[in-house]
Amino acid sequence: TRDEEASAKLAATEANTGAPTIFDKIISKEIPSDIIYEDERVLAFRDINPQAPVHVLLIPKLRDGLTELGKAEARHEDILVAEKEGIVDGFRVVINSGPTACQSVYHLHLHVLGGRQLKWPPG
Ligand code: DGP
Repeated sequence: TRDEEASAKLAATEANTGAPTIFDKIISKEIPSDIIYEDERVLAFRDINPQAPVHVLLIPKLRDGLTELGKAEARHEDILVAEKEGIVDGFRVVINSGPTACQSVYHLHLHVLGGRQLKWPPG
């Protein structure tokens, strides 16, 4: 509904303060998490609020001024698509992998979705 869209948008907008996030503390281990992979550049840990039996967050260790994909540099293909399509304000990038994720074409591809208020979680 319109109300659900408005409250999803409000919550997401309020989270976007530009301040350091809880993920910095997860990287420094100040806040414990269920880490499943770690190297110098990335950390993978289980989401505290899983939306599927396996829900892992994979993050770069250096936040480096890059807070969201929409603010990445234009050399990335998905950003070029988002800019071209006028959805830089908000979009979602998804990779479906395998039958359980409803992959239908077996040639690796990213989906770039936008142009409406998206809801979370996807089905
Ligand atoms: P998003 O809503 O797309 O920005 O995803 C952020 C995710 O981060 C959300 O699914 C919940 C997860 N999360 C938030 N705080 C913590 C935390 O302290 N620990 C862990 N493991 N996950 C967290």
